[in-house]
Amino acid sequence: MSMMDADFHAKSHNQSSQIKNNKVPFIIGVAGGTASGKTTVCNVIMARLHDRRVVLINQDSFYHCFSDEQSANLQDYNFDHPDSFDTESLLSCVETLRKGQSVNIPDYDYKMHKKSGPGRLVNPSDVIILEGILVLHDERVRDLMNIKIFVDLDSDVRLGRRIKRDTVERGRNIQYVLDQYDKHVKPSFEEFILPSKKHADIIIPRGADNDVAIDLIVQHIRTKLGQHDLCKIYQNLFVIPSTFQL
Ligand code: UZR
Ligand code: MG
Repeated sequence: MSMMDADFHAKSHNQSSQIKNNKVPFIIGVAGGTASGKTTVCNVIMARLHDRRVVLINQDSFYHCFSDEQSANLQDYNFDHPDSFDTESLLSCVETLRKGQSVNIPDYDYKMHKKSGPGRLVNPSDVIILEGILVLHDERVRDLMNIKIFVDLDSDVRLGRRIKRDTVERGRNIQYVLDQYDKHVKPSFEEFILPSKKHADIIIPRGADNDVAIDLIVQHIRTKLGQHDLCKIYQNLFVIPSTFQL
């Protein structure tokens, strides 16, 4: 191998390992009111993409946590306010993944209002889906996203689903659910969540029932991923041996 060949070979090797290490993930934000079907939409998108390089991160994992004593007195706490999330920690987790490092994402227990268990180790991935009521609220989080989606569903239908979920899955009584809805969930939806819809690139009417919209989004992500990969390849692989330079 000539010196020039060796130099080119070494450069190509460095460049290709750079591709491996420099994978900037494609980030999709999915917001919407409570019980609008965000989680279901994300699960369907994940299933259709059917790719282990896609991970789902839930904003709920970044709720501020409470001691057992505090969580007994949370009747008046507003879980739908942007300040109830540790957004700094969410940003730092996503930044870590963008740098190509694994990160531990906490599990959240809605009954105890705190993190539970050891969490989940998330490896750097090609696609990160970030889901939660307020993921489109903070500009710094929005700026990380390649696609911003808002899942829209009639408020009455959402309330019905919320009552069902909170009483059946979270062991709450119906009066408590309705009071919380009146006091915090609805006002915060109107003040913070609904206005964040204007930042969305795509709005999905009728939530998770909208197969056509979900299909189009999956196709769009596939196309974007192709272009995304192509851009990375050009950025990283366009090495011109000096003898060919004009
Ligand atoms: P989704 N939430 C709880 O009910 N308990 C908690 O400990 C933390 C959050 C609720 C929160 C919000 N509101 O409306 C909802 N309250 O979870 C968001 N009150 O979750 O988007 O899946 O509905
Ligand atoms: Mg959900």
